[in-house]
Amino acid sequence: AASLAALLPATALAQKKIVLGFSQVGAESEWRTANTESIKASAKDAGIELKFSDAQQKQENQIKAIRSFIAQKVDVIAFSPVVESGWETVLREAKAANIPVVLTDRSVNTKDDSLYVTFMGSDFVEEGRKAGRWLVDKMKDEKGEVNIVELQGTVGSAPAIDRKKGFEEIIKADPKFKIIRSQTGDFTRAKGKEVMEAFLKADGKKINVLYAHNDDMAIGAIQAIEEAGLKPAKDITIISVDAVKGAFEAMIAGKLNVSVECSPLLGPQLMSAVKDIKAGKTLPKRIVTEETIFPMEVAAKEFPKRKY
Ligand code: GZL
Repeated sequence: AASLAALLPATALAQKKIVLGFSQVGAESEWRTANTESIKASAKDAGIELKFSDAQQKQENQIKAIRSFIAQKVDVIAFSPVVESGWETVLREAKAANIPVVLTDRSVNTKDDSLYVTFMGSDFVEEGRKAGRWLVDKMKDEKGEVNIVELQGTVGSAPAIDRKKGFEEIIKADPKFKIIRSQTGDFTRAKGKEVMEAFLKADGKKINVLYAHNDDMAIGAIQAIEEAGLKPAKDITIISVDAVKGAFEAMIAGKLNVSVECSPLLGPQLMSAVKDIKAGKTLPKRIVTEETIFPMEVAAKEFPKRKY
Protein backbone atom coordinates (compact mmCIF):
# COMPACT_ATOMS: atom_id res chain seq x y z
CA ALA A 1 0.00 0.00 0.00
CA ALA A 2 2.86 2.35 0.89
CA SER A 3 4.31 1.95 -2.62
CA LEU A 4 0.87 2.63 -4.15
CA ALA A 5 0.54 5.77 -2.02
CA ALA A 6 3.89 6.92 -3.32
CA LEU A 7 2.53 6.68 -6.87
CA LEU A 8 -0.65 8.74 -6.25
CA PRO A 9 -0.45 12.57 -6.29
CA ALA A 10 -0.92 13.91 -2.75
CA THR A 11 -4.12 15.68 -3.70
CA ALA A 12 -5.86 12.42 -4.63
CA LEU A 13 -5.04 11.05 -1.19
CA ALA A 14 -6.09 14.10 0.83
CA GLN A 15 -9.87 13.48 0.56
CA LYS A 16 -11.57 16.91 0.42
CA LYS A 17 -13.65 17.28 3.62
CA ILE A 18 -17.41 17.29 3.11
CA VAL A 19 -18.80 20.69 4.10
CA LEU A 20 -22.31 20.72 5.66
CA GLY A 21 -24.22 23.97 6.21
CA PHE A 22 -26.77 23.59 9.04
CA SER A 23 -29.43 26.17 9.93
CA GLN A 24 -30.81 25.52 13.42
CA VAL A 25 -34.18 26.87 14.71
CA GLY A 26 -32.70 28.49 17.81
CA ALA A 27 -31.97 27.56 21.44
CA GLU A 28 -35.55 27.75 22.78
CA SER A 29 -35.70 24.47 24.69
CA GLU A 30 -33.76 21.62 26.30
CA TRP A 31 -34.75 19.56 23.28
CA ARG A 32 -33.14 22.06 20.91
CA THR A 33 -29.94 22.24 22.94
CA ALA A 34 -29.64 18.44 22.88
CA ASN A 35 -30.36 18.42 19.15
CA THR A 36 -27.59 20.98 18.51
CA GLU A 37 -25.14 19.01 20.64
CA SER A 38 -25.97 15.82 18.72
CA ILE A 39 -25.39 17.51 15.35
CA LYS A 40 -22.09 19.15 16.36
CA ALA A 41 -20.68 16.01 18.01
CA SER A 42 -21.72 13.77 15.10
CA ALA A 43 -20.19 16.11 12.50
CA LYS A 44 -16.90 15.97 14.40
CA ASP A 45 -17.03 12.16 14.70
CA ALA A 46 -17.83 11.89 10.98
CA GLY A 47 -14.98 14.22 9.92
CA ILE A 48 -17.54 16.54 8.29
CA GLU A 49 -16.85 20.30 8.34
CA LEU A 50 -19.95 21.91 9.92
CA LYS A 51 -21.01 25.51 9.24
CA PHE A 52 -23.66 26.08 11.96
CA SER A 53 -26.11 28.98 12.29
CA ASP A 54 -28.66 29.67 15.10
CA ALA A 55 -31.73 31.54 13.73
CA GLN A 56 -33.17 32.63 17.12
CA GLN A 57 -36.50 31.12 15.96
CA LYS A 58 -36.76 33.58 13.03
CA GLN A 59 -37.51 32.25 9.54
CA GLU A 60 -35.78 35.17 7.85
CA ASN A 61 -32.55 34.27 9.64
CA GLN A 62 -32.80 30.69 8.40
CA ILE A 63 -33.34 31.88 4.83
CA LYS A 64 -30.32 34.20 5.14
CA ALA A 65 -28.19 31.32 6.46
CA ILE A 66 -29.25 29.01 3.62
CA ARG A 67 -28.39 31.74 1.07
CA SER A 68 -25.00 32.13 2.69
CA PHE A 69 -24.38 28.37 2.50
CA ILE A 70 -25.28 28.50 -1.23
CA ALA A 71 -22.83 31.38 -1.75
CA GLN A 72 -20.12 29.39 0.06
CA LYS A 73 -20.86 26.42 -2.23
CA VAL A 74 -21.21 23.94 0.68
CA ASP A 75 -21.64 20.28 -0.30
CA VAL A 76 -24.96 19.73 1.53
CA ILE A 77 -27.45 22.01 3.32
CA ALA A 78 -29.55 20.72 6.24
CA PHE A 79 -32.04 22.59 8.42
CA SER A 80 -34.92 22.27 10.85
CA PRO A 81 -37.58 24.65 9.45
CA VAL A 82 -38.97 26.83 12.25
CA VAL A 83 -42.35 26.97 10.45
CA GLU A 84 -43.83 24.79 7.68
CA SER A 85 -44.42 27.38 4.96
CA GLY A 86 -42.39 29.99 3.02
CA TRP A 87 -39.43 27.86 1.88
CA GLU A 88 -40.04 27.22 -1.84
CA THR A 89 -38.03 30.20 -3.16
CA VAL A 90 -34.84 29.55 -1.19
CA LEU A 91 -35.09 25.78 -1.76
CA ARG A 92 -35.33 26.44 -5.51
CA GLU A 93 -32.16 28.57 -5.23
CA ALA A 94 -30.36 25.64 -3.53
CA LYS A 95 -31.61 23.28 -6.26
CA ALA A 96 -30.43 25.67 -8.98
CA ALA A 97 -27.02 25.70 -7.30
CA ASN A 98 -27.03 21.87 -7.29
CA ILE A 99 -26.76 21.71 -3.50
CA PRO A 100 -28.79 18.84 -1.98
CA VAL A 101 -30.98 19.74 1.04
CA VAL A 102 -31.87 17.51 4.03
CA LEU A 103 -34.78 18.37 6.35
CA THR A 104 -34.25 17.35 9.97
CA ASP A 105 -36.73 17.39 12.90
CA ARG A 106 -39.48 19.53 11.30
CA SER A 107 -40.92 19.37 7.77
CA VAL A 108 -41.90 21.97 5.17
CA ASN A 109 -45.12 22.46 3.23
CA THR A 110 -44.25 21.98 -0.42
CA LYS A 111 -45.88 20.20 -3.37
CA ASP A 112 -42.46 19.86 -5.01
CA ASP A 113 -40.66 17.21 -2.98
CA SER A 114 -37.71 17.35 -5.38
CA LEU A 115 -36.68 20.41 -3.32
CA TYR A 116 -35.22 18.17 -0.60
CA VAL A 117 -33.53 14.76 -0.55
CA THR A 118 -35.09 13.41 2.66
CA PHE A 119 -36.96 14.48 5.82
CA MET A 120 -35.76 12.74 8.99
CA GLY A 121 -37.56 13.24 12.28
CA SER A 122 -40.41 12.16 14.50
CA ASP A 123 -44.04 11.56 13.56
CA PHE A 124 -45.60 14.45 15.50
CA VAL A 125 -49.18 13.37 14.74
CA GLU A 126 -48.41 10.00 16.36
CA GLU A 127 -46.88 11.83 19.35
CA GLY A 128 -50.19 13.71 19.73
CA ARG A 129 -52.13 10.42 19.44
CA LYS A 130 -49.94 8.86 22.16
CA ALA A 131 -50.72 11.81 24.46
CA GLY A 132 -54.44 11.46 23.68
CA ARG A 133 -54.48 7.68 24.22
CA TRP A 134 -52.74 8.08 27.60
CA LEU A 135 -55.36 10.64 28.71
CA VAL A 136 -58.35 8.56 27.48
CA ASP A 137 -57.02 5.60 29.45
CA LYS A 138 -56.30 7.67 32.58
CA MET A 139 -59.81 9.18 32.52
CA LYS A 140 -61.69 6.02 31.49
CA ASP A 141 -63.71 5.95 34.75
CA GLU A 142 -64.31 9.74 34.81
CA LYS A 143 -68.04 10.41 34.49
CA GLY A 144 -67.99 14.22 34.41
CA GLU A 145 -66.46 16.68 31.93
CA VAL A 146 -62.69 16.69 31.49
CA ASN A 147 -61.65 20.29 30.82
CA ILE A 148 -58.30 20.59 29.03
CA VAL A 149 -56.08 23.63 28.51
CA GLU A 150 -53.46 23.36 25.76
CA LEU A 151 -50.07 25.09 25.47
CA GLN A 152 -49.29 24.95 21.75
CA GLY A 153 -45.78 25.06 20.28
CA THR A 154 -44.55 27.73 17.87
CA VAL A 155 -47.42 28.95 15.66
CA GLY A 156 -47.14 27.43 12.17
CA SER A 157 -44.52 24.85 13.13
CA ALA A 158 -44.98 21.21 12.15
CA PRO A 159 -44.80 19.91 15.77
CA ALA A 160 -47.44 22.40 16.96
CA ILE A 161 -49.83 21.67 14.07
CA ASP A 162 -49.41 17.90 14.18
CA ARG A 163 -49.31 17.35 17.97
CA LYS A 164 -52.64 19.21 18.16
CA LYS A 165 -54.06 17.19 15.27
CA GLY A 166 -53.08 13.79 16.72
CA PHE A 167 -54.33 14.63 20.24
CA GLU A 168 -57.72 15.90 18.99
CA GLU A 169 -58.13 12.88 16.71
CA ILE A 170 -58.07 10.62 19.79
CA ILE A 171 -60.03 12.67 22.35
CA LYS A 172 -62.85 13.52 19.93
CA ALA A 173 -64.09 9.93 20.49
CA ASP A 174 -65.57 11.03 23.85
CA PRO A 175 -67.49 14.33 24.26
CA LYS A 176 -66.50 14.53 27.95
CA PHE A 177 -63.08 15.81 26.77
CA LYS A 178 -63.18 19.55 26.07
CA ILE A 179 -60.27 21.80 25.15
CA ILE A 180 -61.49 24.96 26.90
CA ARG A 181 -58.39 27.12 26.13
CA SER A 182 -55.53 26.74 23.66
CA GLN A 183 -52.69 29.22 23.08
CA THR A 184 -49.05 29.18 22.00
CA GLY A 185 -46.25 29.21 24.56
CA ASP A 186 -43.68 29.18 21.71
CA PHE A 187 -41.97 26.06 23.17
CA THR A 188 -40.29 28.09 25.96
CA ARG A 189 -40.50 27.82 29.78
CA ALA A 190 -41.05 31.56 30.21
CA LYS A 191 -43.95 31.80 27.77
CA GLY A 192 -45.43 28.53 29.02
CA LYS A 193 -45.55 29.93 32.55
CA GLU A 194 -47.00 33.27 31.41
CA VAL A 195 -49.82 31.66 29.37
CA MET A 196 -50.62 29.13 32.12
CA GLU A 197 -50.95 32.03 34.60
CA ALA A 198 -53.53 33.56 32.25
CA PHE A 199 -55.37 30.23 31.93
CA LEU A 200 -55.48 29.86 35.72
CA LYS A 201 -56.76 33.43 36.19
CA ALA A 202 -59.53 32.81 33.65
CA ASP A 203 -60.55 29.23 34.48
CA GLY A 204 -58.57 28.16 37.58
CA LYS A 205 -60.70 25.58 39.37
CA LYS A 206 -62.34 24.37 36.10
CA ILE A 207 -59.04 23.09 34.65
CA ASN A 208 -58.61 19.31 34.96
CA VAL A 209 -55.79 18.70 32.42
CA LEU A 210 -52.88 20.56 30.80
CA TYR A 211 -51.60 19.28 27.43
CA ALA A 212 -48.27 20.98 26.68
CA HIS A 213 -46.62 20.47 23.26
CA ASN A 214 -43.19 20.33 24.94
CA ASP A 215 -41.61 19.80 28.36
CA ASP A 216 -40.20 23.32 28.62
CA MET A 217 -43.69 24.88 28.48
CA ALA A 218 -44.96 22.20 30.90
CA ILE A 219 -42.17 23.04 33.38
CA GLY A 220 -43.02 26.73 33.15
CA ALA A 221 -46.71 25.90 33.66
CA ILE A 222 -45.88 23.76 36.71
CA GLN A 223 -44.36 26.87 38.35
CA ALA A 224 -47.54 28.84 37.58
CA ILE A 225 -49.75 26.04 38.97
CA GLU A 226 -47.75 25.92 42.22
CA GLU A 227 -47.80 29.73 42.55
CA ALA A 228 -51.59 29.53 42.23
CA GLY A 229 -51.62 27.22 45.27
CA LEU A 230 -52.53 24.10 43.26
CA LYS A 231 -50.74 20.74 43.09
CA PRO A 232 -49.31 19.94 39.62
CA ALA A 233 -50.01 16.34 38.45
CA LYS A 234 -52.68 16.04 41.19
CA ASP A 235 -55.13 18.96 40.98
CA ILE A 236 -54.25 19.32 37.28
CA THR A 237 -53.11 16.27 35.26
CA ILE A 238 -50.15 17.31 33.08
CA ILE A 239 -49.24 15.68 29.76
CA SER A 240 -46.14 16.78 27.86
CA VAL A 241 -43.85 15.86 24.92
CA ASP A 242 -40.05 15.48 24.39
CA ALA A 243 -39.00 13.48 27.52
CA VAL A 244 -35.96 15.69 28.21
CA LYS A 245 -34.06 15.57 31.52
CA GLY A 246 -36.23 18.32 33.02
CA ALA A 247 -39.33 16.20 32.39
CA PHE A 248 -37.83 13.19 34.18
CA GLU A 249 -36.88 15.40 37.13
CA ALA A 250 -40.45 16.78 37.26
CA MET A 251 -41.97 13.27 37.04
CA ILE A 252 -39.67 11.98 39.79
CA ALA A 253 -40.75 14.97 41.92
CA GLY A 254 -44.38 13.93 41.27
CA LYS A 255 -45.20 17.16 39.36
CA LEU A 256 -45.65 15.82 35.79
CA ASN A 257 -47.80 12.78 34.89
CA VAL A 258 -46.33 11.70 31.56
CA SER A 259 -43.99 12.77 28.73
CA VAL A 260 -44.17 11.46 25.16
CA GLU A 261 -40.67 10.83 23.83
CA CYS A 262 -39.41 12.94 20.89
CA SER A 263 -35.75 12.19 20.26
CA PRO A 264 -33.41 15.11 19.39
CA LEU A 265 -30.50 12.74 18.75
CA LEU A 266 -30.63 13.10 14.96
CA GLY A 267 -26.92 13.86 14.49
CA PRO A 268 -25.65 10.38 13.59
CA GLN A 269 -28.50 9.77 11.10
CA LEU A 270 -27.89 13.18 9.50
CA MET A 271 -24.16 12.60 9.04
CA SER A 272 -24.65 9.17 7.47
CA ALA A 273 -27.28 10.68 5.16
CA VAL A 274 -24.81 13.42 4.15
CA LYS A 275 -22.13 10.82 3.37
CA ASP A 276 -24.62 8.67 1.42
CA ILE A 277 -25.65 11.71 -0.64
CA LYS A 278 -22.02 12.55 -1.46
CA ALA A 279 -21.46 8.89 -2.38
CA GLY A 280 -24.34 9.16 -4.86
CA LYS A 281 -26.68 6.83 -2.96
CA THR A 282 -30.44 7.42 -3.04
CA LEU A 283 -32.20 7.91 0.31
CA PRO A 284 -35.83 7.30 1.33
CA LYS A 285 -37.90 10.51 1.19
CA ARG A 286 -38.90 10.00 4.84
CA ILE A 287 -36.88 8.58 7.75
CA VAL A 288 -39.02 8.29 10.92
CA THR A 289 -37.49 8.34 14.42
CA GLU A 290 -38.79 5.45 16.59
CA GLU A 291 -39.88 6.58 20.08
CA THR A 292 -42.06 5.72 23.09
CA ILE A 293 -43.89 7.30 26.08
CA PHE A 294 -42.77 7.68 29.73
CA PRO A 295 -45.41 7.85 32.51
CA MET A 296 -44.20 9.12 35.90
CA GLU A 297 -44.34 5.58 37.36
CA VAL A 298 -41.30 4.51 35.29
CA ALA A 299 -39.37 7.82 35.41
CA ALA A 300 -36.97 6.94 38.24
CA LYS A 301 -36.05 3.59 36.63
CA GLU A 302 -35.61 5.01 33.13
CA PHE A 303 -33.83 8.30 34.04
CA PRO A 304 -30.30 6.84 34.41
CA LYS A 305 -30.52 5.40 30.88
CA ARG A 306 -31.48 8.68 29.21
CA LYS A 307 -29.05 10.25 26.73
CA TYR A 308 -30.60 13.76 26.51
C1 GZL B 1 -39.71 18.54 17.90
C2 GZL B 1 -39.02 19.90 17.94
C3 GZL B 1 -39.65 20.76 18.98
C4 GZL B 1 -39.53 20.19 20.39
C5 GZL B 1 -39.43 21.44 21.17
O1 GZL B 1 -39.04 17.71 17.00
O2 GZL B 1 -39.11 20.54 16.69
O3 GZL B 1 -38.98 22.02 18.99
O4 GZL B 1 -40.63 19.40 20.76
C6 GZL B 1 -38.46 22.23 20.32
O5 GZL B 1 -38.94 21.28 22.47
O6 GZL B 1 -38.41 23.55 20.68
